[in-house]
Amino acid sequence: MKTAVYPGSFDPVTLGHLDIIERSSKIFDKVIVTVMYNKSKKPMFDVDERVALLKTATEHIENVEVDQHEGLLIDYLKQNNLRILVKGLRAISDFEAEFQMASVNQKLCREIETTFIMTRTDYMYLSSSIVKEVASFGGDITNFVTPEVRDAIEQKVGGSNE
Ligand code: COD
Repeated sequence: MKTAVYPGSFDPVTLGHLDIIERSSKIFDKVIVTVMYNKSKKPMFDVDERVALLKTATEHIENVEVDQHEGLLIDYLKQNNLRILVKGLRAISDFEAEFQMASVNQKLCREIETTFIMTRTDYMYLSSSIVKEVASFGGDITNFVTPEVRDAIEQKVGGSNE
C-alpha cells in the first residue's frame, strides 16, 4: 500500500491545497495531510483549528487522513514508517524552496522521496498568506477557500464581508 504524506502549514487550507490533496488521493492509496507546527510561530489558526478545518474540507475523500506534528518532518516520517512526500509546486520561487527542502530531507534520510504535483493554473496565484491579507482588508475570499474556512477567517479578522 502506497501512503504519501502531504505536509504544510495550512494556515489555513486553501482551494489550492485541496486541489493537490484531491489529485494526490487518486495517485496514492492513502494520503496523510500533516499540519506541521512550531510553537514559536504565531499563525492565524492554532494547530487544532487548522486540523479541524482540513478535516471538514477533506471529509468527502475516503483515503485522506489529517494529522499534526511539531518538529522535524523527517522525524514524523520515521516515527510512522513513511517515506513518500507530496508537495505542490506553483512558481519558480516554490521550486527553489521545495528543491532545498527535498534535498535536506534526503540528506537526513536517503529513503525519503519527494514527489511534486504542479498547481492548476486556476490556483497558481493562491497562498494562505494572500487569502489572509485580502480578508484583513475586507476583500471577498469566496473564490479562494471553502465556505467554512471563509467563515473562520472572517471571524478572526473581525466581521463578515457580505
Ligand atoms: N497550488 C499548489 N500547491 C500549493 C498551493 C497552490 N495554490 N499553495 C500551497 N501549495 C503547496 C506548497 O508549495 C507546499 O508544498 C504545500 O502546498 C503546503 O503549503 P503551505 O504554505 O501550507 O506550507 P509550507 O510550504 O509553509 O510548509 C513547509 C513545511 C511546514 C512543510 C516545512 O517548513 C517543514 O517541513 N517544516 C518542518 C521542519 C523541518 O523538517 N524542517 C526541515 C525541512 S527542510
